Amino acid sequence: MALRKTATVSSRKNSAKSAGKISNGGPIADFDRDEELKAYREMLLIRRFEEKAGQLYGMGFIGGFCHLYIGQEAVVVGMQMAQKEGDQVITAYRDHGHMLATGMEARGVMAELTGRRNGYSHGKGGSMHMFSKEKHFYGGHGIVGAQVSLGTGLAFANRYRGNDSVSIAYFGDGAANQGQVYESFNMAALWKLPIIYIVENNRYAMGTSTARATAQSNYSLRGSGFGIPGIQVDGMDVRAVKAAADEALEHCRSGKGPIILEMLTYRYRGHSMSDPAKYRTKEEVQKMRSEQDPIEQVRLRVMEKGWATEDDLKAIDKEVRDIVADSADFAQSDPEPDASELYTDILL
Ligand SMILES: Cc1ncc(C[n+]2csc(CCOP(=O)(O)OP(=O)(O)O)c2C)c(N)n1
Ligand SMILES: [Mg+2]
Repeated sequence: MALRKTATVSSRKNSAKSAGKISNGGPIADFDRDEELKAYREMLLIRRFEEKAGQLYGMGFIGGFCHLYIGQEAVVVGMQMAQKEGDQVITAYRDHGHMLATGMEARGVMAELTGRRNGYSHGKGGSMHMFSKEKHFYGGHGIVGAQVSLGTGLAFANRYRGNDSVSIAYFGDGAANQGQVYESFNMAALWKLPIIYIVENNRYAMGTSTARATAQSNYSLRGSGFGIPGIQVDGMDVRAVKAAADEALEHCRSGKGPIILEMLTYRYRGHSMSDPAKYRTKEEVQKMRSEQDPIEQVRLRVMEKGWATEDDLKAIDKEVRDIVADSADFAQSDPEPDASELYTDILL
């Protein structure tokens, strides 16, 4: 597909404030059958994994914080489909989807959630603190906005080393109001660092809507004071995410410096596992689920095009369910870390 060049800040007609349709007429990647089915599988894996994590939490197997990514799957999957080996990912605490998208093992992620020995942080980090150098995943951060500065540091390292890797730093609409985000923007623009700043605008920061907390709710414009271009993207359509990702990665790799992608998305579940949900109506959630669900969109498309039958999709569903069930069994049977582990993996 032809890609639109982004020399200046661009924004689309859609406003993050609108409760209506997210689709904003931006470019859409032309997926073939394999890409559609890959996107379907990856998004479904995240969805089913998160549902299982929610269940295990309810049964008392997971303690501490746990923030589910259900509804936002198209964002990480579309990005990952455009990335190449070596590109780094860093995000906040709503991070299980990002981990699975980078190829981290479901077993290791689930076992970390249950605090077990073979979890990615040996059971000592939990939901918000997992890393995989092998998969170029740099966490998992609980301090709102902190990963933006760290991600900028990763981009600085890429520039310093002269490689062509791109750092991809995800953060929320709430985090976008943190001061260190703008200190990072300044340095990234000044040094033309290869970084994509992804604002996952899911309309709420805990219980506060963007309309209540944000003076400029078009987050793609947030870099304009630094000359950083930005694009608003339909974050519920994995093809729109992939198209924007291709454009942003090309921008970074060709030495033009940072770029912002505002992903218009929606979280179906509560902020964390305890959320009275008084800040939005059930109807609002239901409307988004029934009209714009990212997985359902792909399912309908492949069926309509005759690219997959019900049975083909059922086979993918089964494969995904098996992976998730296996990860849950593993996460309940793997032993807890030994007490001596309290003294390992720490800086003294
Ligand atoms: C520095 C800091 N301030 C406040 C908090 C408490 N807190 C945790 S999540 C959150 C909301 C962030 O919302 P957003 O960035 O939109 O991300 P989302 O949860 O929607 O993914 C807040 C205020 C924190 N963890 N760190
Ligand atoms: Mg948010």
